[in-house]
Amino acid sequence: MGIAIALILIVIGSVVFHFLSPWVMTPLASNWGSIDDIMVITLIITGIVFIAINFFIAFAVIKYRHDKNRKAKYEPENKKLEIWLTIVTSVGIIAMLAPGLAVYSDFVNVPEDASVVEVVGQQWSWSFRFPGTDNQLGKSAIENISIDNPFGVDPLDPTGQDDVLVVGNRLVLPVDKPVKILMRSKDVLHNFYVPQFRVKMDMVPGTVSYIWLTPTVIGEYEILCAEFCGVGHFNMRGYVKVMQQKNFDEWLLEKPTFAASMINNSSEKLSVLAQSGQEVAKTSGCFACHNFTDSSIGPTWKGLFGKTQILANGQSVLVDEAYLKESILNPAAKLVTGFAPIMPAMLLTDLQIVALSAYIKEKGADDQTQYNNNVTLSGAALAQSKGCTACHSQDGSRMLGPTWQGIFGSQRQLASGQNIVVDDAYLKESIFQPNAKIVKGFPPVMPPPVINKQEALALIEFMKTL
Ligand code: HEC
Ligand code: HEC
Ligand SMILES: [Cu+2]
Repeated sequence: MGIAIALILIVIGSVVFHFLSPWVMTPLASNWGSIDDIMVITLIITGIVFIAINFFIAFAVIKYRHDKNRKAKYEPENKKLEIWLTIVTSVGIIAMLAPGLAVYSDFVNVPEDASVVEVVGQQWSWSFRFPGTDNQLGKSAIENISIDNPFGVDPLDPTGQDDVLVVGNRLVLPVDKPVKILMRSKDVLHNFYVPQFRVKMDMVPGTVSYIWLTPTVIGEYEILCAEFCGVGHFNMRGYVKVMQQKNFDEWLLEKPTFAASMINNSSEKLSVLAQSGQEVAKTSGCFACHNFTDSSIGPTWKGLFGKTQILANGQSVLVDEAYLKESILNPAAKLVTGFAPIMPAMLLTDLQIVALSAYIKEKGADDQTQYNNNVTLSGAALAQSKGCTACHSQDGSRMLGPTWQGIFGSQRQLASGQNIVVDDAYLKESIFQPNAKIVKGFPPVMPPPVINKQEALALIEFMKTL
């Protein structure tokens, strides 16, 4: 009897809790109401079964309770009951699965007029890439990722030059326009989840996953990472703002394109084209024989562009784009005087040759000051790309770790009771051995970052500016 009452109370409690629970779903803000519908269908079916089975058990417990005068009877088979149960179960399962399959088919079939945006996840931040005026995202690859190129966009891909880059966890989408969201991860599994949109998807390193949706309500919603991805996981948050198309266009216009960001970020102040040229020179082995000093096997590239070169046959030529192209494709055609004809002919595309010429021209004309690294700029980018901003603010607010505002030269009280002044040595130690000295009032949770010494120096220079 006690068990029967307990079961009935559990059923009543569950139903009452369902209707009075403070944990309701966030209001829907996308076209995916059908996902809510299938959840409700599943809940109703499983709910009815849950209630029916528990009541049946309670009924059986009472009705067939122990009775000395009654004996159990062995009944090996009851065809009618089996058929009846099979039909009811099948109907219940079909009723749960069939609507799900219909919704899944919508889910994987992206409407043709959907625009595209890429979401890139990394420990522990989000960034976003729009395809720009050509509506095509440039190719990207993990090898291309660097401080200056956090998305790893292929610098030689013309479709990538106008891609619009958005770093800093804030995405904007136009209302009532379908959008296909492509997803990449730079390090570990993440999951792009906006509760109000209902759809979510894993981001897997090495592959591109996607979802599509139409935001239907103007507003700001939180982006959460829904896949445990390390100590900073709880803080891997962002915001998506849904706006009118007009406001979205204005917002997008302010964001830098890939080409512009490469020029701004470039530590050597080379154009994107010249930087790609540098890559080509590196991968094609040109640096084995050429450089920008006077001690190279081949003619120096310093001041080469625009100068008059004397050839082995006594003629002189002006070094322009056409001459460079010929010298690269067909080195034996015009030999520079004083040099052996040892340069191998290279199979390069026109774009690669244009990039190489741009590199020889720009870097060869450079004076020394242009090589100075813009360390502060790369420090800011590093703080973002290495995940420091998940735990350290730059505006004085307290996150999991101490703020970096005014950090350099300030007094620190350590957990050991010691007092120290923040200088270069302390910062370097705090970065590479986070647990050597713990700041008082903070937990010892900082992970040893995967950065090299130069990157640490850039970060420290950046902290000094805050
Ligand atoms: C094995 C050494 C070697 C390699 C590798 C090599 N070069 Fe050369 N390069 C030379 C030599 C030697 C000359 C001068 C003789 C000549 O004109 O062919 C030369 C000449 C040139 C010239 C004409 C320079 C001038 O002063 O007029 C250009 C431009 C050039 N190389 C570009 C390249 C590029 C681009 C690459 C890589 C794709 C490359 N070279 C790879 C040895 C090399
Ligand atoms: C998971 C959170 C977390 C991440 C990510 C993180 N830190 Fe920290 N950091 C902390 C905490 C907590 C402290 C304070 C405890 C301590 O001293 O170890 C701290 C302390 C520091 C300090 C000493 C600060 C002071 O006020 O004295 C420096 C410098 C620092 N972190 C740099 C970095 C850099 C650079 C990165 C990125 C490469 C980074 N941190 C990433 C949590 C983090
Ligand atoms: Cu994550």
